[in-house]
This record gives sequence, C-alpha cells and structure tokens, in this order.
Amino acid sequence: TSQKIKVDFDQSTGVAVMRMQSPPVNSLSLEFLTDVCIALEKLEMDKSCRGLIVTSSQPKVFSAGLNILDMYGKSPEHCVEFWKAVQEMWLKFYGSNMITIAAVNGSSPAGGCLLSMTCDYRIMADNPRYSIGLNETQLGIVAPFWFKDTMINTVGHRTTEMALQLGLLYSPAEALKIGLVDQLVPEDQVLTTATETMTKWLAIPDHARQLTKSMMRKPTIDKLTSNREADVNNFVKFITKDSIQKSLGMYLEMLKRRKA
Ligand code: CO8
Repeated sequence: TSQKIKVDFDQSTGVAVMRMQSPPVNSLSLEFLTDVCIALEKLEMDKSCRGLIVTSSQPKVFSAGLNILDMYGKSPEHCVEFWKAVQEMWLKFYGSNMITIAAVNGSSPAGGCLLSMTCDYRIMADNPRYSIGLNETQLGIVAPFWFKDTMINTVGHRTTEMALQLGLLYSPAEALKIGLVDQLVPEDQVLTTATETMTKWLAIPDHARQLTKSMMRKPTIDKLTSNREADVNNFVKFITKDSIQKSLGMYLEMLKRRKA
C-alpha cells in the first residue's frame, strides 16, 4: 500500500489498524481516497480480518475532510473523478462487513466527520481544542444527501437539521452529548480504548451482526448506489459555478490568514 496509509493487521486478534498519515492534515485527496479504498478492499477480502480501527498518525487532526484543492480551480473531468472516489470511500466504509471503530484522535471536520460516522463506533480524544461536525455551509457549499442521511442515522433529524444549516463544529463534550461520538477518553487512551471496545464487538457472532448492520444501513446505501451518476453530475455542476469557486477561494484565504 501507499506511504499515506499504514495498515497493521494482527492475525491473532483478527483486527487491523489503519493509520492515516498524509501530512499535514490527512485531507482526503483523490490519490489518498484511492489508496484508502484499495487498502479497505484488501482487508474486506481477507476473511480472517473481522475488525478495523481507523485513526490518524498526524498530531491534532483526525482528518481535515475533503481536500479543498481537489475542488478548487480544477477541470470538470477532475471533479468527476474526485467525486467518484468520495462516493466509493463512503460506500465501502458504510457498507463494510467488518466491525469498524473510529479512534478520533484530533479534529474531524466535514469529510473527516463523515468518515468517522461511517464507522460502527466512535471514540474521541477529550481535548476541547478539537472539533467535529459537518461544517460545509461555512464554506458556502452544501453537504450532499448521503452526508445528511449518514448524520440523521447517527444523531437524528432535528439535530442534523440544525447542525447542517449552521455548519456546526462541536467540541468533544458537545459531540458526546448529541451522540455524534460514543465515548470520550484522554488523548493517550484513544487507541487502547478502541482495542478494548473491539473485543466486546468481536464477541458477537459475525453473521448476525453483519446482517443487522446491513438491515440498518442498506436503504441509505441503496439511495446512493441507484443515483451515483446523477449525484456526480450535481456535484460537478455545483462545484464548478463561479460563485461557489469564489466561496472556496475565500475560505482557503481565511485558512491561510488564520495561520499567520
Ligand atoms: N483541504 C486542503 N487543504 C487543507 C484542508 C483541506 N480540507 N484543511 C487544511 N488545509 C491546509 C491549510 O490550508 C494549511 O495549508 P498551508 O500550510 O499551505 O497554509 C495546511 O493544510 C495546515 O492547516 P492548518 O494550519 O489550518 O492546520 P491546523 O492544525 O491549525 O488545523 C484543521 C487543522 C482544524 C483541520 C484546519 O486545517 C481546518 O479547519 N481545515 C479546514 C477543514 C474544512 O473545513 N474542511 C472542509 C472540506 S469540504 C468537505 O470535506 C466536504 C465537502 C462536500 C462537498 C459538497 C459540495 C457539493
């Protein structure tokens, strides 16, 4: 696999740990998404792999979400390829047969939050500097219906409506309160807690758990699977608009200024 993701699979436990290590902030670029999908596919095909923990090797950040530079000043053709890769990542993670646990050891906005929501369980570092949420409207863009559906399935309709309209980023304590994450632990215990939690989930017979997971998620997955092309077209039409490109440009400027 690539240098940007490190996968350690422990044969004795049947659990793999996937570490995202794409500096500086694990933004989900076309290349990175492709590598993640290939790695996930390999694990999925290995019947001895029953559980997957996803975490970050970067300090302070789980994932900054979709790579904005893949959506800014790019050709429609590039945007098509990029969006297909985003869809693919979501379909693979949300539909995974494995037990998936997100060890959210840093900030996790937008696509980062989406990735963690595709997992079966979320453990977040209890550090008030970190935040998590779907903040798309703050960038002047709109979370697609399947981002919205994933959040509704996680925290419910009313909370999602408010979160999406305002583009809310939650502190770990707030995220726990609304159920966006399942557990908070001190930063240095995120991974060990994920491993302990995995043991509990591994005690359930796979076939029963997998059918249950599929029963819960299939309608949401089918909605995208049967609308993939239209969803790609919508994305490209939206993201290549001058006004949207201008918003993204301003947001990138804001990120730079905030740093200085
Ligand atoms: N894409 C590209 N570059 C990024 C991104 C990103 N998502 N996030 C940060 N960067 C860049 C920064 O610009 C900076 O670049 P440089 O070094 O050249 O100045 C570098 O990464 C480091 O960033 P920071 O200095 O900000 O790092 P911090 O550790 O201080 O903060 C954060 C980390 C909290 C992750 C912060 O970088 C941040 O808030 N980033 C923006 C996150 C964000 O808003 N992402 C939204 C992406 S959009 C998305 O995921 C879903 C889109 C759905 C599309 C729907 C359209 C229809």
